Amino acid sequence: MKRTSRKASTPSRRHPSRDDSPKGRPVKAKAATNRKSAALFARAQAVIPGGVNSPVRAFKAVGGSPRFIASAKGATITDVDGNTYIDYVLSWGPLIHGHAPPSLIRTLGQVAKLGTSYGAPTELEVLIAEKVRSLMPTLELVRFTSSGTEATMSAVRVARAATGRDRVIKFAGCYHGHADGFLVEAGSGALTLGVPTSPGVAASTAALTLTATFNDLDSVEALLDANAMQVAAIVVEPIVGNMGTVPPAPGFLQGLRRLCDQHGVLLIFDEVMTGFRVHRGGAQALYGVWPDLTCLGKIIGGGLPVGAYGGRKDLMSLVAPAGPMYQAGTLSGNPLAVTAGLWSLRGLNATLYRTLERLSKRLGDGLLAAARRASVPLQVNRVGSMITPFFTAYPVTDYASATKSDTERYGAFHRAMLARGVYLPASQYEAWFLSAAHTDRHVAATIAAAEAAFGEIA
Ligand code: KE4
Repeated sequence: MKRTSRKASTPSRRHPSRDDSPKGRPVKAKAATNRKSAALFARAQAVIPGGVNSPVRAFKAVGGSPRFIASAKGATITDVDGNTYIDYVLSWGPLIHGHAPPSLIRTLGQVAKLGTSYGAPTELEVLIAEKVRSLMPTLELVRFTSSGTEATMSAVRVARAATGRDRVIKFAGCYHGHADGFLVEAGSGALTLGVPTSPGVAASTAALTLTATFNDLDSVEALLDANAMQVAAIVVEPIVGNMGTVPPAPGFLQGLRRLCDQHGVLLIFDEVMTGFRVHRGGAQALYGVWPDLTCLGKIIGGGLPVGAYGGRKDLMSLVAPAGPMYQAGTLSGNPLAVTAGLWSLRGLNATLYRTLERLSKRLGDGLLAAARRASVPLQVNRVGSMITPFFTAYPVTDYASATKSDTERYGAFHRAMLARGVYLPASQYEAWFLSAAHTDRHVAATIAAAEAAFGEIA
């Protein structure tokens, strides 16, 4: 499959104005109709639990009725009622090149003509595995799955198989997909065994997951000391996206690496969201901290279902059929999904990351300035094109400070922005994303909409 190298969207020549406050009239909320979305939502709830195939899509955390999407192009999506929005969800991260890039669509059409799935190995899988390894050399061997959840659950299985230990340390506020062992929170005491956060998770399974505090190495060391020789791995989002964007404090990731080496514990980076988002080599390249195993997803599927896990050859050689640890998947490495992923990875270049950095910084600065003008307490955390405005007056550095945010106010903001043509994650505890298709014009329009929305919710 040959594809000319993509040019990221050429940033507009207009130098971003120093002050992004909108000139002239505030942006009025459109009296958009959501009649068809509402009707579809009612029908959907009659046949799908909660009317959606993933909970966050139901808008429960922000109020209002979810928009059913009809199409998308570049930086925008259009719902079934014909309302078009600037999109900062981007399918929760995969679409770093924007929606439906023409070259990708053409390529998918060509590949689909040859067949959609074989249940047998293909050259495409070799190409994407070699590409992943060239971008992330710590993945000496890599196995593809169909979701991030499969990737993280399998990486933990590798760690347990390699160490013969059963316990795993995760962090409060980090999300690693919905495998039983991750739907767990700390027990009564910080050093006690995990308890389920969801019905259906066996207490015995939850007990094997210990919960530490992100950006708090002492909490990790205490768990390692209290569970000496029983912890197989520490699993972490190196930059948390799932409590909203929370960067690692200086030295935190390096500290995790040191503690793992001291205690014979494997370090697993869950880079499902950060992989290729914050740097062409992921968060591990950005911070220069090298995990034993890495989990990937989202961008490596280019919008189609792909997950992956990989790492040190001695560990991944345990995975069947090379070794005894079992893991499998009917559609793992699916040719269409891998085509989209390979296309996505091949389009990653320095210009793209420079443009994403510039536009994301402009957006963050503009949101902060607009909130200040409206006297709305706001913190903006950002790493590259992962960004989260928290409705709180205090810095957000971990789960405790993140959950001090005013989620009601975030909900009101979400609704006000939707009414002004901006589509945001339906939860305070998510990251916003930008893509190669976002331009200064989209960012300026978003800041103008935010100026009006802050005025409305102040
Ligand atoms: P999936 O199984 O949803 O492909 O990936 C699970 C996963 C694993 N690790 C991290 C760091 C993740 O962010 C995710 C999934 N992210 C969520 C949103 N933050 C996906 C959206 C959804 O659940 O609908």
